[in-house]
Amino acid sequence: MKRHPLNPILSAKDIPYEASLVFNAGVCKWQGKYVMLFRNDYGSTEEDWRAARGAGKPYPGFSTNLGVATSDDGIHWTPGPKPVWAVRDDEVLRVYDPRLTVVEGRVVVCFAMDTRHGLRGGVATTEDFERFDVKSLSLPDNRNMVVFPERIGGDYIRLERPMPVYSRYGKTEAFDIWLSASPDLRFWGDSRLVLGAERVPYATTKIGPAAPPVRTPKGWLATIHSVRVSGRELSSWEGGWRKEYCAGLMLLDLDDPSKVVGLSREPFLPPVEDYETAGFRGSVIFPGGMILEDSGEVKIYYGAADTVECLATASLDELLRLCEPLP
Ligand code: BMA
Repeated sequence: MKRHPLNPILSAKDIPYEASLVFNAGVCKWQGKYVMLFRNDYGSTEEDWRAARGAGKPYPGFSTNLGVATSDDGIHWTPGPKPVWAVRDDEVLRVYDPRLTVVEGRVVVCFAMDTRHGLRGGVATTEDFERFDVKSLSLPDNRNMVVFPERIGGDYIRLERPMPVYSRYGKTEAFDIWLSASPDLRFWGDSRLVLGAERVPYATTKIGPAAPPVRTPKGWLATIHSVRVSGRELSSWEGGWRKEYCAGLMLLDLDDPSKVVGLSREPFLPPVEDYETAGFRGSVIFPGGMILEDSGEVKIYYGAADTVECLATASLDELLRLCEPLP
């Protein structure tokens, strides 16, 4: 992977409204432009967190909204004048971590939603990035949903990451990648396990989907996020942070995407650069967008250190070569 020399390509200083952490964005190509829907956490700063930590006081916390940015080249981004989506009421605490897929000319937005009764994964559509029509919200706890860019067997298909706890007999955060199908983006079923966390050599706890998959001649190419708990404390604003998030790759069968036909044996994007290892939560790499260009270049957009949004590129052939058959 080549990290883009302009990284981070979007951060709080670029945003014309209150912003502290700009990351975990979804990206798609739509109506002749690149469009990014990003997560913006705001309401406190690094200084506030460090002051609270030094004084042994409770951490200040954030509010969250989603912002939009557009680009002609996928590298230089212009944010819109105001946030486009935020939900907070008696039940819903926030929506965050959006993912974008264009399916049959329509933009499908997947998102996570924190509620007072659990974490839910949502699927919405938008025609203008101003109004979002929510089609479905999962039962808790589930999130990290990404929709495939085509129907398969007549159905919309999504990857997702439920969070079973009670049934995993003491394993902490042993979370896996699943798949569900829907005729209409509203009713989801036919759910199947795709990849158990234990099959990913570089995960010590959970894995999950990252950016929406793209079609390649060899299969659906999909990024995953994988978590390993570090033996040492990692840099963070809050202290005590130990989870290293890396990006891996998997290749899924074109006709039956619940079948994994390839997996990268190592993370293809581990946290290395300063903007990846230091921030609100250091050593976190979380891809949310992948664009396959006609030239064969793949652009991968990722949140770094839960603080900024970055871009890395590679050729499709190189990425496919990394996906080796599972043992
Ligand atoms: C996950 C989510 C992501 C975040 C990651 C690392 O649980 O909250 O939004 O990037 O943790 O903090």
